[in-house]
Amino acid sequence: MRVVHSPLHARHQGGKELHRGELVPCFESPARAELILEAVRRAGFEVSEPRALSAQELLGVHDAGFVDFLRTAHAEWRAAGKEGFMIPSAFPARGLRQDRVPAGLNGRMGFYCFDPGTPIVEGTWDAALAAAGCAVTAAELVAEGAPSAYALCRPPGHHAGHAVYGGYCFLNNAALAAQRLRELGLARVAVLDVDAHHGNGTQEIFWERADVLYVSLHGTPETDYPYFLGWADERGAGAGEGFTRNLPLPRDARWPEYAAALEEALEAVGRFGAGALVVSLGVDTFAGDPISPIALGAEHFPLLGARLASLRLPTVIVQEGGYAVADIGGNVLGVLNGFER
Ligand code: SP5
Ligand code: ZN
Repeated sequence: MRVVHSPLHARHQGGKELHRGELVPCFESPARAELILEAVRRAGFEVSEPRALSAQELLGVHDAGFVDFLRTAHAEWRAAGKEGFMIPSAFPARGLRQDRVPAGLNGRMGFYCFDPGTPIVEGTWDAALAAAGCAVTAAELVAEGAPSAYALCRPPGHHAGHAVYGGYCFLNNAALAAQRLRELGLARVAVLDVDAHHGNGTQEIFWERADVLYVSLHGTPETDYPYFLGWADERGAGAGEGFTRNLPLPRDARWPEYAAALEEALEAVGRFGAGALVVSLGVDTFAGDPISPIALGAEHFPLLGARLASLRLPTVIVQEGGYAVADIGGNVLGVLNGFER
């Protein structure tokens, strides 16, 4: 399968995040993409760059004010004489107004963000837009007849909602791929999210839509990030009722429990009658992952790939999380090889 990747990812290097009471270097690092790239190249996959995407093309998924904020935030920060990475200091939680966008930069940053672990740096916009371009380009390849394509996106995307960023994600790459497949004539598109964390952004974006099914396997929100979404009773609303499906797993679930939930997820996708599949692929389900709530072994990734392929759908695989950097290339390659076998 073709791999779509942009070297612009390296412009996003987040600085620091809070972990166990300390500021530590961001887990979501440029080395992640470099090591995946090295692994897929060594395995002989053809790698190409994405086409350029305009900010306008994001508006099927994202809010215009939000996109504008991401595009200009760091320049505004620098114009105010500040340097380094930007982290918000207050959020509009319950009891506070959600209907006014503050004029000042700090207020606006908190308004559009839901966690303090997703710093914005000078190159964040360029990298995020290039990652979105990778996902959209991969979707276009598949719409043109390629059986599958892998978007080696960085930064990741599934925590980014219509008008909110967080969880190391700025633009929702997988949602943009699904939306592009819809625009190119596929009537029903399924998104299967196998990242260890719930894809709150993707769920929110398609919550009221019956044309895009969202199915997610993840560590339970009872104990795991993003904590405030991803329970089994969330099933979509309005026209989208029944088109969201969450399969939360207990902390440190291993392959047998994971595989059983995966079969349920595949069945849901099969019943939906999708014309194409978008996989949000996080390999943070690996037991050695430093922030992971799921404990799969390296030997399980090829099995996951083979089960995804069993749907026999045109498939866009979009890279999400995975923070066991030394193992990330092998684990992603395991999924891709298992898929192609
Ligand atoms: C795309 C993606 O995988 N984003 C994940 C973002 C998670 N960020 C916060 C993680 C907080 C984990 N807290 C430490 C738990 C240690 N067991
Ligand atoms: Zn994750």
